[in-house]
Amino acid sequence: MTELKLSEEVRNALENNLPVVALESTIISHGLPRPRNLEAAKEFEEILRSQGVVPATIAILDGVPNIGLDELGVDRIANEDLAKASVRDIPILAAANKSGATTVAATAHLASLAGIRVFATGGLGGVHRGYTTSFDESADLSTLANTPITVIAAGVKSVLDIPATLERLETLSVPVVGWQTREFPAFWLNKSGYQLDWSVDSAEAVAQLMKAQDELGGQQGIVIANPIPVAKQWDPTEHDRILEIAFRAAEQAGISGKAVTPFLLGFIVEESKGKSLEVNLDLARNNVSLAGKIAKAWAEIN
Ligand code: PSU
Ligand code: MN
Repeated sequence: MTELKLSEEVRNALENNLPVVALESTIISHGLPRPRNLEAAKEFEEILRSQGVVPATIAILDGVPNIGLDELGVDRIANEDLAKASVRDIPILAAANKSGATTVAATAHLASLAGIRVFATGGLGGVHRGYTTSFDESADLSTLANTPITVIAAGVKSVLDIPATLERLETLSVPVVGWQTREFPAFWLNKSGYQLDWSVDSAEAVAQLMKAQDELGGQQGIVIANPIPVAKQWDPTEHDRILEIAFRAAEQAGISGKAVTPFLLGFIVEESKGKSLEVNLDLARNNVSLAGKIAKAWAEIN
């Protein structure tokens, strides 16, 4: 029988209502270059531990969905050439005893199955530019429509179609709430130019929102949009310039489907000489740290 494998630490935390935060593995395997990806994976876990929160990094290893990785597991997601696994890949990998790094969608699905309610990532997947012809919309969105987990993200990567993504989240009835702002962030940038209807000011307010969602029968996830501080964002002019070059490169290389996000992220890191990477790490740290506070507030009211 296919079962989840919870780490000792995660099992203990869930049994005793201690705060737990899920972390995805695609950002490590496909979103960040080696060797910084391994450092980042360890650092994200450390940020949570220092807050007294248990990290649950999620990946499928040899067919087994792991909820919480040991040191070897973390090393594997950083250094093995793993498949990028979305929700539909989970049973395929499980049945074939194969390994995969889980996207936001797959991580949210598995975390929720395990009973975890808070999840930190960098940026959510979304509707890709040119979706009217490619139909390329991340399964991150449809998964959040039926997975009760709170995801802390710096919006969606600005390589996506941000207004279309926000429209889809509205259609899918996924609450999108700004963290201390009504401005939806644009991943590397503090602002996207698109406004949200709602914001929250405290971790306690997020916990109350989660509780209300539960009590009212909502099965959707909640997106907490957490902008990188202005002082740490990427220079907007440089951002716009390099994105243009990246789109052209992807088109010329004929990149499509699930390869698009990893290609663009990798290209942008190279072209920006690592600047986009530093910002990416900062915004992810910022999300992990906020997720820790929210997980604690959630444990507090339960
Ligand atoms: N955000 C990042 N780095 C990433 C991703 C998002 O900062 O690597 C990954 C996530 O795992 C997300 C996935 O779920 O990209 C979306 O891919 P796609 O567009 O193919 O669904
Ligand atoms: Mn896609």
